[in-house]
Amino acid sequence: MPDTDVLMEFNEAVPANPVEAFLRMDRIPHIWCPGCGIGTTVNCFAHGLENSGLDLDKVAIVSGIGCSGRVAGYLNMDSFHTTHGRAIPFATGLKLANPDLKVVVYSGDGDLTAIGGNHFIHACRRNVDMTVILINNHTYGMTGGQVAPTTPLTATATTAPYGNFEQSFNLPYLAESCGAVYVARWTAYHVRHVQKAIKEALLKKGFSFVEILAPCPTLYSRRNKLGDGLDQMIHYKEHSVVMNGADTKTVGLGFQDKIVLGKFVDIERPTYLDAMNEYYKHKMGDTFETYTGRSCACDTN
Ligand SMILES: Cc1ncc(C[n+]2csc(CCOP(=O)(O)OP(=O)(O)O)c2C)c(N)n1
Ligand code: SF4
Ligand SMILES: [Mg+2]
Repeated sequence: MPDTDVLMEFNEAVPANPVEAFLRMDRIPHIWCPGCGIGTTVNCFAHGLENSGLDLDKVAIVSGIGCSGRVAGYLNMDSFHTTHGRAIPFATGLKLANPDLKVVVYSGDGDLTAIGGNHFIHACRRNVDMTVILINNHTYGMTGGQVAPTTPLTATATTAPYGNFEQSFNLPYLAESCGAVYVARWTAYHVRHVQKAIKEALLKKGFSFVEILAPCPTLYSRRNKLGDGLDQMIHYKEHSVVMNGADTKTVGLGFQDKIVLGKFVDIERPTYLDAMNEYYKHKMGDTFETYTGRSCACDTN
């Protein structure tokens, strides 16, 4: 029989994990497979958020549907698990109704750039003030490993058994050319860089975008005979080149090819709300009341 006093003493000696404060611990264990990279990114997010110094009561997390889309449900703050592809319009509404919020979209490559692709490009174009964290595992993980707009040429998928022949998205280039003001790419191996990029993105005014490459060992790696999650991390370590400021046109991803990482874009331009207020003020003069957030009868009570 174990000595419970000794065990209790041992448990008390284990320091609390600092990330626990950011998680809904009652939801743990999580759904992610062993070796999946999504959990690692959540750890980085918690550290990035802590280092940003933002008031957690003023941060809202929005996810779509997918394995990555489960993140919102595990974070211990105002979080919303929305419908597939609709995280960005939901987040836009949240931000416009309450501009004081820091709104974060945390979702997958399929969710944000396939069914949600149209919303992605327009939020970049409008420079809606939000941070988008996109987990790129090159596939639709949750639904069984179908080909995605991010599946590299020649990689196989359940719906592309002979390999993918469609050109994939270069997401940093897409985000920059549509108007994002902060664009970075890292991998789940580069945890310190991810933390720093998340902190910077959270503190940036305007549409900030962080792409994080993460292993999906269960579907993408297994089908492509790439080994387990650790093997994919080794690939990230050995094939990544950090090139801050690289021309995003040149950072497209090939199958198990060189990976260009870094902060590619960090510029200033008016956000959607700033542009709207400035334009209407110019057009209407003093008759226009600057919009600073939703007002309703309950606000005055
Ligand atoms: C309208 C609608 N279409 C399709 C689906 C099925 N579906 C759920 S998750 C998903 C793909 C998710 O892929 P991704 O965003 O890359 O997330 P991952 O699971 O890879 O993290 C799809 C197609 C759905 N839930 N709703
Ligand atoms: S299916 Fe892939 S993306 Fe989904 S939890 Fe498993 S390893 Fe992660
Ligand atoms: Mg995916």
